[in-house]
Amino acid sequence: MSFYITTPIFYVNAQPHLGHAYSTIVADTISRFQRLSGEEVRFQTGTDEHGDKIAQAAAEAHITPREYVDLISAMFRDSWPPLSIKPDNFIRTTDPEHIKTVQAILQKVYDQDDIYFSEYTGLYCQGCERFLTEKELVAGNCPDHLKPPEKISEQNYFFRMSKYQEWLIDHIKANPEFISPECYRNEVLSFLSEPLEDLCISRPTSRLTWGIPLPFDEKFVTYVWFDALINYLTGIGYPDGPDFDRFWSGAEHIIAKDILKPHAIYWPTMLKALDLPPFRKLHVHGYWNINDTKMSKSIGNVVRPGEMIEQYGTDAVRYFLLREMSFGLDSSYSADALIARQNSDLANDLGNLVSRSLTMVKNFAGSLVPAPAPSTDQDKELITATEEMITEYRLQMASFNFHRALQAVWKVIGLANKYIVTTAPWELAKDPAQSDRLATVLYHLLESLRLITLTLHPVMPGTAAKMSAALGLEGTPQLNQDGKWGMLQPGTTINLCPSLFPRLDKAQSASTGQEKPVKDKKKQAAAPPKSENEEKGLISFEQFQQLDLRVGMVVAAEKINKSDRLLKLTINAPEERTVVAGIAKSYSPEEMIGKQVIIVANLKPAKLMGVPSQGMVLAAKDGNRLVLSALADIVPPGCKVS
Ligand code: ME8
Repeated sequence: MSFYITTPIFYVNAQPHLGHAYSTIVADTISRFQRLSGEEVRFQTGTDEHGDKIAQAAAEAHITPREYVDLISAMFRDSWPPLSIKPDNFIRTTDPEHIKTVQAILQKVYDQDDIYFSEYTGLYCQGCERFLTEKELVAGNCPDHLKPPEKISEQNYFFRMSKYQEWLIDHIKANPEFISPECYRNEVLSFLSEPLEDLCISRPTSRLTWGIPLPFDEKFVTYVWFDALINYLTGIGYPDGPDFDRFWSGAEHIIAKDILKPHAIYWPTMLKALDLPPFRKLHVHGYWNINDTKMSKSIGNVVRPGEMIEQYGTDAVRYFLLREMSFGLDSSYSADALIARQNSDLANDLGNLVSRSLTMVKNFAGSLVPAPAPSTDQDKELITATEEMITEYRLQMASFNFHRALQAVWKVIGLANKYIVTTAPWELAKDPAQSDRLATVLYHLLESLRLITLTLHPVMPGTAAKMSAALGLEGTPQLNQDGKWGMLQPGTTINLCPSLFPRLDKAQSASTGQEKPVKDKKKQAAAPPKSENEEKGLISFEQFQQLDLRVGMVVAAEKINKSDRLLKLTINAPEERTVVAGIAKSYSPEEMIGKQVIIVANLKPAKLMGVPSQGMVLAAKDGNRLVLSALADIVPPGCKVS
């Protein structure tokens, strides 16, 4: 089956922001997912370069429209590769091929009498570049641009859209998946329950020259939607390019709800007039908001993709956007929410699973995938969960429910992390009689990691590539072939993977929220001679309060050269610090990663074997054995222990 996925072509009256990046990341993810599923895919994005708004923006920038569109279109094109977005085609409505096809289509529709000349008076919104109906206004304003539309009266050309209203209603009713999610399908059907007006498709050149001239009347240019929507055809070579036949039947469009009406009503009726089958599906997503207001160039509350990549990295941005938004609903963007996801889902859950598993295979299996013995019930639980993950992932990705697909993957990441704790490979490694069991456990871990990696290719291509390289996987992955348990070959060489995601400091308030003990020097100087309590070794409450005890999460651990007693721990509490702990005889580095510990956070820094240490880890001493202090439940790193 062929698959043709498109984003809207974006207006070049401002630079790309997170909203544009989201639609384009979704299209890229779906195109990678379909390729992973063995489909033939074409992915198109581009820029919409004609119309009032663009002509105005060029005038404000004191350059010609042509210079202006070249500049901004290039900014859109250049924004995508750093986000690992790889379109097959970037279309511009100023491309000569596009202009030629738009004119040929206009002529055809005019010749068959589906375009006529008439006078029209209506409420025109500059922002939407279309006439609005009274019903669409909210308190007299355009709901998207929060401004009253202008009353305009002029002679223009009209497309007989109303002629195709009944056909469109029947088509939407007969094809439940034509517009999704369902709420948008219902919105369109409700709109269509009222008589549809014909569509104004021209502007007089006295008012606008920056557009495609009507082939049958040079005093007019094409109104932007009749020009813009046709990009979906011209981009695949309509009418007689070889790709057109191949891909049009698989056309699926991604848009946000702001341009639902042009895509769900104008576009299918235009296609019908052209005697072409409608596109296959329209996928409609909600808005990225900032403090409950739509992120938009006109409001100016935008986040730039380039800045996000610089701060968080490509894959963390892609993951956050896909995991945080339920496709179809609005979502709020905040740096805190992104940092929280990066720290918990990416650095802690995924990062720890990868680094623990690979380190154990290096230390306990000579960096080779071990051959497993028959699976136990505990192993089978992991196998079943991983197989279920693949089924759920396929279903949810195909339905654009990216957050659900990722939830399914993270469920298995959590299970695999637990599997490490319950099987305790570092204990098995101490007992030669357990070597088969150790091999089996490591194999199950690596195999679930391989299947997790497979699911991550469409979402985080860079991370998936690093994980594949670490697991010694070669060639182009395929869901059908590779999505089964047991494909990892024993004997394959495993490599360590560089740390996938750094931990980030959340808002300053989180790390400075702890009250620091106040040292009152005067009081100390005036301290009375030792009291009876002090003589007995008792301390006062104030003295106890001077101890800053905190919960920390071990995020990295390694042995210190030439010491059989010391481990160098990196602890998130919640800012990162290094603590050197004398626990190497009781705990291996692998087993420490992901552990919650209690630390003394306000010890003077010291150096042990040349390694600076900022704090101490609490542990009980049972003869030669050290047992780490623990809490009865998981709490966020940085919690004060009192
Ligand atoms: O409408 N949240 O172009 P446009 C989510 N040229 N997505 C957002 C968003 C937000 N806050 N802001 C923008 C046009 N988008 C026409 C389209 S298509 C034939 C012509 C994304 O530059 C989303 O995809 O105003 C939305 O539909 C699109 O940008 C609007 O882009």
